[in-house]
Amino acid sequence: PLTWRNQTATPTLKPPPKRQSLSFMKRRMRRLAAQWASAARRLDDKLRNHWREQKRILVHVGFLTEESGDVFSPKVLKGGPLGEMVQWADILTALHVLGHDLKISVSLKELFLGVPPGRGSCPLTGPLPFDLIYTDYHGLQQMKHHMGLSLRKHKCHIRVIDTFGTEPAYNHEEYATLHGYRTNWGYWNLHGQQYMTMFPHTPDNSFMGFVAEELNETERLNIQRNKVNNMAVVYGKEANMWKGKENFLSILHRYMDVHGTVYYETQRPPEVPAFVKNHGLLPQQELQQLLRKAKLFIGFGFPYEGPAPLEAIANGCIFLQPRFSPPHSSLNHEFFRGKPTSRKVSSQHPYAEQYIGRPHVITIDFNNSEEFDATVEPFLPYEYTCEGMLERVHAYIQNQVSVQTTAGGSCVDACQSAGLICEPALYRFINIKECEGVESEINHLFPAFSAKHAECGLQQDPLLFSCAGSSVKYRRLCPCRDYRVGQVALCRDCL
Ligand code: U2F
Repeated sequence: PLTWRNQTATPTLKPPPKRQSLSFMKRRMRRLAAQWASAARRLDDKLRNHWREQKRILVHVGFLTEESGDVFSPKVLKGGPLGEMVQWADILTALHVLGHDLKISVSLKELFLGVPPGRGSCPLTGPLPFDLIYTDYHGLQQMKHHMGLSLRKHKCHIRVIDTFGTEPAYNHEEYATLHGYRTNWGYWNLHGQQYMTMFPHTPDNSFMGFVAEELNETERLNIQRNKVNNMAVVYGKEANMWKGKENFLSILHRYMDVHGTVYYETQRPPEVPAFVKNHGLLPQQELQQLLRKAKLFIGFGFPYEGPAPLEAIANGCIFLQPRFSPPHSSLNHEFFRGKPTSRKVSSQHPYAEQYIGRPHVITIDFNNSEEFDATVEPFLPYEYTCEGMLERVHAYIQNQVSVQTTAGGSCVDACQSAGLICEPALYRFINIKECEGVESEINHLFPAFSAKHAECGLQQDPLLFSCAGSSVKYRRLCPCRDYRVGQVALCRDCL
């Protein structure tokens, strides 16, 4: 068992029986092992002359602990969310492949076993035996509970894996409380880039991601040869994701054979029409095989931002998904309510919409469909390959490190329309140099010019530097940088 005090203790990765979430992750790691190994060899060639430091890293996966209910395990074989498990499996693999000294914890008891009796509940009294701690919001809460105030000392070592991200306005405790941004999750006063997301949402946070399978040349050719033109797979492992889609499905069925992978116990769920060929929930590998034959992968609006569309596109499918108008957000949709972000989600999978797009991704208003007929090549953005993820995680670990918007625009949009990406780390430069301010304020939209008086306001609190957010009252000042196509987390010349 891992102890905080004794650095030589052996790590534990033995799942107690029936922890389906851990078994799922283990199967994924085994299946992708060869792909990771060959990516590691390529990265090793690239980094030949670079000095790298081996870090002592603790990975504490809070949501998988029994103490927080391990709510996912019972759902793994029933169509529940697997996206988070996909990501954690890939993070663990990337850190291991990069050669770091890794301790893994999925149980609070194990984590805090080193507490000597009578010494209270904080074993972390001496120097921290880790350079970095990867955890999630559940884990953060658990550590706070067990470590009390001493957590504050170690805060800068923490990285929070946070699927949908945490914007600075929600992270800053005092600001959030004063200005109505307080949610169940936010206000930890971390630096925005300590939160690591599943997709590159706003550069205020770091983009961690995950990987999808890559194809070799033979597989590519085979896929193209074996594509079945009239075969569509519907995206949705749970029956309720199919609710209300009967009309759409019956029209689709006139042109295509419709397949599904919906979990069921004994009978076909009523939401899934009889003409649908339902395979039941498939193991990941079998889903890949199905996607290799299919021409279309169709989203019905939920789940948001999962890995499956990337897998479908990587296997040569066209991903057809609904546009959301108005966009979904924590202000108008139950799923996002209470999440520490105000991001407006414009479709089921905004990354697929904005970073991949046609011909691989077609985002439409389902009530007003248009014709499309295209043959597409399998496609996987570099940032979702093993090599891309290794390169990115490596760069984060080793070197952790303007434009003006129109009134009402955010810096994410302003940089994007200049072909660049907003980089919050550069705010400290423009907050002083380019913006000779007459006033400074605690406001997550600053530095900015007031649209009315053209007066410049500086940001008083660096924790609030934010690429997200907009107001018609301000023309914001934004730091932008270039990025690599297919690996947006990195600038063109940085590695
Ligand atoms: C997302 O979670 P989900 O698990 O709902 O995301 P999906 O895209 O549906 O799929 C996750 C994985 O499930 C696998 C598939 C994907 O890698 O290969 N799978 C499978 O093994 N067998 C099947 O029959 C079908 C799929 C997202 F990732 C989470 O962060 C969100 O919390 C959630 C809700 O928006 O959506």
